[in-house]
Amino acid sequence: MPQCRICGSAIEAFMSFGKMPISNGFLRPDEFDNEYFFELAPAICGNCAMLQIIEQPDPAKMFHENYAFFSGTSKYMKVHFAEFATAIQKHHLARYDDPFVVELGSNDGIMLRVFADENIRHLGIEPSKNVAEAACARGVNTICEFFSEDVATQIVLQHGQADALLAANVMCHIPDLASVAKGAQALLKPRGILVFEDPYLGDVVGKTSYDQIYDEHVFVFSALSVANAFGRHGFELVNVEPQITHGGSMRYTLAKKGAKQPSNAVALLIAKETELGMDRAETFDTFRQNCETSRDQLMAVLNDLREKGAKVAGYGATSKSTTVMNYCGITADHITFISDTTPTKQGKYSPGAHVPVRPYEEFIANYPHYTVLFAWNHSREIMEKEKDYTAAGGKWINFVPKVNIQE
Ligand code: DWN
Repeated sequence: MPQCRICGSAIEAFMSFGKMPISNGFLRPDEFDNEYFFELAPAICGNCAMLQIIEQPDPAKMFHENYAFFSGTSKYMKVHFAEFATAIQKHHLARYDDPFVVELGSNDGIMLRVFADENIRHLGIEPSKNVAEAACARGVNTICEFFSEDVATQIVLQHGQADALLAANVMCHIPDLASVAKGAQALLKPRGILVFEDPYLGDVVGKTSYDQIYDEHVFVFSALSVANAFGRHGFELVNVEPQITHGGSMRYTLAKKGAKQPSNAVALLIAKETELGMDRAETFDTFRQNCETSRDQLMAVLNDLREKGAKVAGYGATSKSTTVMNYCGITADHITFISDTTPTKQGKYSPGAHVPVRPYEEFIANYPHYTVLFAWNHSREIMEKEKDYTAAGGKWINFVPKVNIQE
């Protein structure tokens, strides 16, 4: 029987999304035959409430010198990260002389550049070489490493302890959270804070946004599971702040036990999660049924449009779309291409389903009748940008929170 990655209790998958490829493993036709697959099966731990996937591919298969995702591709995310950095600076760092801030998984430096611009001591730790180089090129101090206790010790030796350790959409990717927590204990000053944000389990369950579950996301956090996982390593959850990013995220602030007074928001959220059953098997049985309904409804729409000969495209070759396409059985017969602005994805094919990924300019030049909004988490920005498509009669197919055709 598999064991919980946090507390070692026996866990069992509550569903399987089937065989899945690497979510960001965009590929060329000559690579189709050797594509890697694993079983994507999530479980909820009845003891510590952590939602996790049972099998996760080797990190080297997911994060490498050709990692396809650059944080800076969304205009709104740039603003969000600037606000995140400013909040940390104003509410925490401003009270210290010569503060030092470290970020885990700093990607292309989208957040740390704010500190760099203010001449605040900073260091990014980013395991994917191509994005780490992009950060260095824009003047953001970055080392290309996976964070661990050893790396934390080296940083302390070179730079001293940190006042804040930040992570955005990173912590839920790290299977060995114990190592991160121990590293954070070593790295942070006695009153230092660990602040991270990730897609929130309450939103995933509430909106049936099952596409947040894929190889890279080994965990989907709740306040309950974060308090338990970090509580085992001398941390206390002292604040929670909901975020609208990535379809509903939560920002968690942790401090060394006893160093700071937890806010009321923590107790309120934990009570709400307990009431909603975020730690109970029945909740996830209902979630499984909702996923199946969503899949069947989306396929009914796409099969119908295929029969009618409508031209259908996808918008945003997201990691999330890999789960949707492979779980639902979407093929190049349903969707002729996926439009994406990321140069490294363009000209390649989507993982598993092998739908061509084409430059955004092709979407503009030849509007499809219907477009599946895979990047639904950027809907506000995209709807603003694509007013002409809608005005020209183009229709959006949504699947979160419900499958529908936006007229
Ligand atoms: O945690 C993770 C999140 C933060 O980012 C990672 N594991 C990987 C990645 O997940 P994702 O690929 O699902 O993220 P996004 O931000 O939903 O990806 C958006 C994709 O859509 C990008 O490939 C860029 C593209 N895009 C586009 O073509 N036009 C995005 C926007 C906003 C657009 O207007």
